[in-house]
Amino acid sequence: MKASTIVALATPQGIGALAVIRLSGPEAFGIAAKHFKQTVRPREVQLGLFSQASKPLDQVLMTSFKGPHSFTGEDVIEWTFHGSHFIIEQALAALLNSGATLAQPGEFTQRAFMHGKLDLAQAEAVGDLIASESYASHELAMRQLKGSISNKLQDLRQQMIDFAALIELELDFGEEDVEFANRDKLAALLLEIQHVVANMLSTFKQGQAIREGVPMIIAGAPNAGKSTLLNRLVHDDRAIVSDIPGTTRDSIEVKFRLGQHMFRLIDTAGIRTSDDAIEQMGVERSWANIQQAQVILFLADPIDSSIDEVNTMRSRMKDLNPEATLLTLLTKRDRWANKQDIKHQGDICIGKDDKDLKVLERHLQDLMASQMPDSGQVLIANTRHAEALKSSLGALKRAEDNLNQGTSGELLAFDLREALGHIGSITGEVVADDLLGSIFSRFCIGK
Ligand SMILES: Nc1nc2c(ncn2[C@@H]2O[C@H](COP(=O)(O)OP(=O)(O)O)[C@@H](O)[C@H]2O)c(=O)[nH]1
Ligand SMILES: [Mg+2]
Repeated sequence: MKASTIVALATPQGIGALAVIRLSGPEAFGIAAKHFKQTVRPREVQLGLFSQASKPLDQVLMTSFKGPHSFTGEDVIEWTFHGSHFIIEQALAALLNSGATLAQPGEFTQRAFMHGKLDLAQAEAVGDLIASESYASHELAMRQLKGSISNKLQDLRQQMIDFAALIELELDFGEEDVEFANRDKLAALLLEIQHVVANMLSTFKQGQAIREGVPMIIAGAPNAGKSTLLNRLVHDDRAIVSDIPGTTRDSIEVKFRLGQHMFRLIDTAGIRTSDDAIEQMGVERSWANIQQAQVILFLADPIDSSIDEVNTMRSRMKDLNPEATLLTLLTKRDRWANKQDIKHQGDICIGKDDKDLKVLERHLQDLMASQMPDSGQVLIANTRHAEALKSSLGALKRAEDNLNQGTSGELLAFDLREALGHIGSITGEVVADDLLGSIFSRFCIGK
C-alpha cells in the first residue's frame, strides 16, 4: 500500500507572527504544485503566493526537501504562513482537499523512524526535546538524540547476536557434540554486558529527576517555616502561611526552575502526632514523600525545638531515605541571630533576609552541579528503557547461570535471544506495532 501524504500545523495553535504547515509523503511535491505557482525546487527556500482555488491566500516561504534527505525520509514541504487562525484553517482545508490527510500525533517522527532516519530512542528524544524545561533536561534529550544510548548498546548487541548465531548453529548439528561458541568468551561477554546494563540502569533515578524535575521535599515540625520557604523559593504565594500549627495538612507540589535544573518542590504537613485524623493522614504523606525525595530540606526552628528533637527527627529521615541529600536548615534566624552556638546545628541558616535565600539557592545549584553526570555518561530517563534494561538483565543472568551449570545450548540460545529482544526494543530493532502506537500517540500532532 502506498503511504499517504500527511499534513499538519507544526507550530502551536493560536495567533502568532508565523505558522508552519508541514506536508510529507510521496505526493508532497504534486500537492504543493497545485497551490504554489513557482516550480518546486528542492533544498531551496522560495518566496511566493499560496493559492487556494486560484485565489491567493497568503504570501509564504516554502522550503522543500526531496526524500530521503528530509526529517521523515520522504518528500517534505514546509510553508511558513502568517499566523492567523483563518489562514491556517483555509490552508489546511485546501491541502486536505488536494489529497493530503491529516497527520496523527507524532506521525512525522514515526515516519522518520520507519525510514531509518532515527532509531526509537532518538525518536523519543525528539519528544523529550520538545518537552524540555531546563538546561539539564534539554542536555539529556540532546544526548539521547545524538544516539548516546543506541551507540552504547549497539556494539554489545552485535557481539551477542554473533554468539547466539554460533550456538544456534551448534543446535543444527543435533546429536554431534560440537562447540562453535567459545564458552569462556561468552561468559566474559555476558559479565561485561550485565555490567554495562546495570550501570545504565543505575542512572535511571538521576535521569528521571532531570527529565521530570528533581523531587525536593520541605519537611519538619509544624510552624518551622516550611510553607514560607516554599513560597519564597518559587516566588509565588502557593502555600498558606500562618502561625497556627498544622495549617498545611496536605502535600503541595510546585515546579520551579533554579539554575540548570527543574525542581519538583513539595511542601508537607508538619510532623507531629495529632488527634486530628486528617492532619495525621497528612503527616503520613509527609513520611511517604521523604522516602521518594532526592533532596530533603529539613527545617527546624531552633527556638521551638530542642537539639534532641532535631537530631531524632533528622536520623529518622536519614534512616528512611539514606540515598537522599539531607540538608538541615535552621529557620527564623532573626529570632536567634545573636546566639552563635545554635548555628553549628545546621547546614544553612535562614531568616527573613533575602541574602539567606540566595545562599540556599547557591547551595542547591552547587549540589545539583556536583551530581550532574559528565557528558560522556549515558543517562536513562525513560521508564520504558529502564524496564527493557531490567528485563534484559534478568535474561542475561539466567544465561550466565545456565552457562555455569553447563545447561543445554537450547536454553542458552533462548535466554540470549530474550535478552537481545529486550535490548533491541530500546532502539527499535525489535519492536511490536502496539508499542509504536503507544509511543507516538503521546506526541502532538505536527511533530
Ligand atoms: N520571625 C520569623 N517568622 C517566620 C519566619 N518564617 C516563617 N515565620 C512565621 O512562622 C509561622 C509559621 O510559618 P509557616 O511557613 O506557615 O510554617 P510551616 O507550618 O512550617 O509551614 C508564620 O507565622 C510565619 O510568618 C522567619 O524567618 N522569621
Ligand atoms: Mg505549612
